[in-house]
Amino acid sequence: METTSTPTHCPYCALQCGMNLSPTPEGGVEVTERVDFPVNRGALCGKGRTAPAVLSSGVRLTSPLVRSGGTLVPATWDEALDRIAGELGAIRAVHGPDALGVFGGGGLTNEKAYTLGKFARVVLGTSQIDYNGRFCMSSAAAGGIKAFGLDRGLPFPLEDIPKTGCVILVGSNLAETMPPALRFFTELRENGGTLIVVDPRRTRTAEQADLHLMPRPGTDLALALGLLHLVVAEGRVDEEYVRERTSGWEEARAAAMAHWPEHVERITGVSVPQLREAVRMFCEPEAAMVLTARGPEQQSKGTDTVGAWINLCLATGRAGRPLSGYGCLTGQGNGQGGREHGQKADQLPGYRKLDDPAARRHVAEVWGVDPDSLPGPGRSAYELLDALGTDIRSLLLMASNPVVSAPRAAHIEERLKSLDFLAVCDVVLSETAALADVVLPVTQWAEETGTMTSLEGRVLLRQRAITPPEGVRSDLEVMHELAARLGVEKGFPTDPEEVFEELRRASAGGPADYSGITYRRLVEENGVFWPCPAPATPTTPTAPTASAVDDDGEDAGLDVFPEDPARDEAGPAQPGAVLPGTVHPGTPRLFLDRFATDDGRARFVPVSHRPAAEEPDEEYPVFLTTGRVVAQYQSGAQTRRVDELNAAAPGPFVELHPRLAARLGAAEGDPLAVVSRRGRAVAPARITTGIRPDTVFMPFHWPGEGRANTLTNPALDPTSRMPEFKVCAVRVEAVER
Ligand SMILES: Nc1nc2c(c(=O)[nH]1)N[C@H]1C(S)=C(S)[C@@H](COP(=O)(O)OP(=O)(O)OC[C@H]3O[C@@H](n4cnc5c(=O)[nH]c(N)nc54)[C@H](O)[C@@H]3O)O[C@H]1N2
Ligand SMILES: Nc1nc2c(c(=O)[nH]1)N[C@H]1C(S)=C(S)[C@@H](COP(=O)(O)OP(=O)(O)OC[C@H]3O[C@@H](n4cnc5c(=O)[nH]c(N)nc54)[C@H](O)[C@@H]3O)O[C@H]1N2
Ligand code: SF4
Ligand SMILES: [Mo]
Repeated sequence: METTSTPTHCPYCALQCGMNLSPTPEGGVEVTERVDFPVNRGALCGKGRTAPAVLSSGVRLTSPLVRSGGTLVPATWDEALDRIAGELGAIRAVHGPDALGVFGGGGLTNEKAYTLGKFARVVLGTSQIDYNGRFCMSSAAAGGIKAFGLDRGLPFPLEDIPKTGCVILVGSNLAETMPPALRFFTELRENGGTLIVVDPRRTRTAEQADLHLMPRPGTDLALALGLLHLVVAEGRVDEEYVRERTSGWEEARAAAMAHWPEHVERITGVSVPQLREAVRMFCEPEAAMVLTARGPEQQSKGTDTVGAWINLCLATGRAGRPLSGYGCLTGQGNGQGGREHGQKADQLPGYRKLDDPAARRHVAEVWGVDPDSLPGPGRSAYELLDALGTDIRSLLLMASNPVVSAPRAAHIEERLKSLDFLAVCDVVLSETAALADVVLPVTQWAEETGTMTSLEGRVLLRQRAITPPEGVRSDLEVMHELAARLGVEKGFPTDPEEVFEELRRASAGGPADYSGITYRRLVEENGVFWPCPAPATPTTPTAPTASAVDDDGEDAGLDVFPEDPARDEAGPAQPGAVLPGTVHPGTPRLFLDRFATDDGRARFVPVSHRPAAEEPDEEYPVFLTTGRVVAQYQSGAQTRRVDELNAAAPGPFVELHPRLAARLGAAEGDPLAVVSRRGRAVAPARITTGIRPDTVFMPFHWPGEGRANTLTNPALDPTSRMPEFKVCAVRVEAVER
């Protein structure tokens, strides 16, 4: 057992709060305060504080399980791995490689996500890989790439927030989803800045706002267009900025002008005076920001909605300038890094495109394979899950629990059951693992080392603090063993640092360039913001320019490691490359000189409002929206195993307005049935004036009768393939006790 305290990061959300882990005499581990990490300065939410509970052996898996005679029984690692390799090999022999599906997660370290993408393409030869990030921030990613040529959730560090003049926070309940981050917004207001929150519910976050806009679910696109209309009408466009730094304004302007404020008021339910007030608050200060989260993004028009909010920033000159910009608050622990290194259906490491011949050549060379052997792009997450049991005959799943978290979950559960073979790697027996033919118990955050990339784009080292229990192995070991059994002996190391060294080379020159980052730098510098090219690495013409100084104006990080091995990776020196003999400091702030587009200009997108895929009607007259509570995480697979968290959030509920409750004759705590075209869920009423009377809200953390995703609509955004978790039409009924 290691004895000293280890500085590391939380297993859960994208804030990746710093914490110290100290072993306890009983063989466990205790979380202690780590004040040197600037994002949380020691503060943690209840989930992070209680995370060690999931490490204990009564809670987590410690033996592989193999299905035999209908039940899962303990097996040896060899039996379990042989079974998986045998089944996958047999299915591939009969149905071809694309019959093998792979599903990953945004909670996986960069090393694991990278290896999973490589495993799918090199070992299995399948194109059918995607991951749960598609359910999370893919619309913001698509919107960011369209407008800026690059997707990094936040183009600036969180510490910039208190110094700006106004923040519009669209569909984020960060007081519950990232509690330590609330501090940045409190400080903003203490400094005289203002906070506008856009949410159909008066959340704990909205309670902090100077202005709370409460639109109908699914109408953020119209809202943003209405604000832009007023910006134009009131003469608040930054003409010089638009001319110098953007393209496409005329079309975007025309689209916005078609959205009259009165019309927008009718669509959104937000009054014209409130729209005007928001424009005034956003435009008057020197600098301002728009931050979106899942509210506006998890819609079948999420990409266009993000585009409309970006247009608002561009028209007012609030992007690519100090203390201004558009950002997306990414959700999962490695939601950012997980979308950069190849577990996504259309992607290769370094945020490269799988259908780009140059990217294929570069990555194939790092992998030592023929570029033509790499499959093409596959299906998106929901489409992949929906195809299980049809042309996809088996699934290897790592770090997701779709039985609880996928839209139209009852259908997805059926698809999972219809597979010929399901293998799941998890730390606990999740609802999805319980359906598997083989379950592999893997090591967790505190037991293994790996890098995570936080919502700021800051690459961090999460360090091993304790020895894992007997019987578990890491995801990297699993892939190494399976590769060997499927005939690929080399290229799947089990040491995370060795994987990272390969990832650096694979990402070199790509948009998300990690080639200048080393484990050592991550420890000594408390993380490094990408892009961080290695010295003399050729950069692509569209790579963003770094602001080479950090916020203190110092050449932070320059020349800190004269013996850094990255320097030996000499390639031809190119304009924009890091000078030999120096170390790139990383890029906390993007776009200050130019955007990452070919011409360096940000692109307006001409977007128009359209309704949600399903709007209330006579049969289903109420909006359902879904989301989170502070004490549970995601599908709850981990947090529902922690007593303290269950005491705080014991189960699902239906949040509704007293007027709707009165119509139903329902009192607080009465069971309510919520019925959509997909199914029926039952949960107790929670009555509050803090929600629109036409809307009910359910958290999605629980399986069973109260599962919110039994109801949700899998309508997909045409660009990002993001499902519409945030809007569908339901009927609410009182249930006889
Ligand atoms: N406690 C906790 N924290 C978490 C997580 C967790 O599960 N639990 N998950 C992590 C992950 S992966 C993510 S993605 C983040 C998510 O973080 P958030 O995006 O903050 O979380 P949500 O609760 O999904 O949605 C935010 C808000 O959107 C509102 N909303 C619903 N419909 C609409 C709409 O149509 N328009 C607008 N503008 N708002 C709408 C909801 O009322 C809700 O308050 O949280 C991360 N942190
Ligand atoms: N209705 C509704 N549904 C939603 C959302 C919503 O707002 N509303 N939000 C969506 C969003 S934003 C997200 S991100 C998804 C998330 O939903 P899921 O994809 O289900 O995510 P988790 O519940 O975090 O599942 C992670 C699983 O991986 C396991 N695990 C943790 N670490 C590791 C590891 O290192 N290796 C392996 N192999 N396993 C590990 C955990 O124990 C857990 O079982 O839910 C989506 N679903
Ligand atoms: S806010 Fe997120 S990263 Fe911080 S302690 Fe809570 S779950 Fe962990
Ligand atoms: Mo997420």
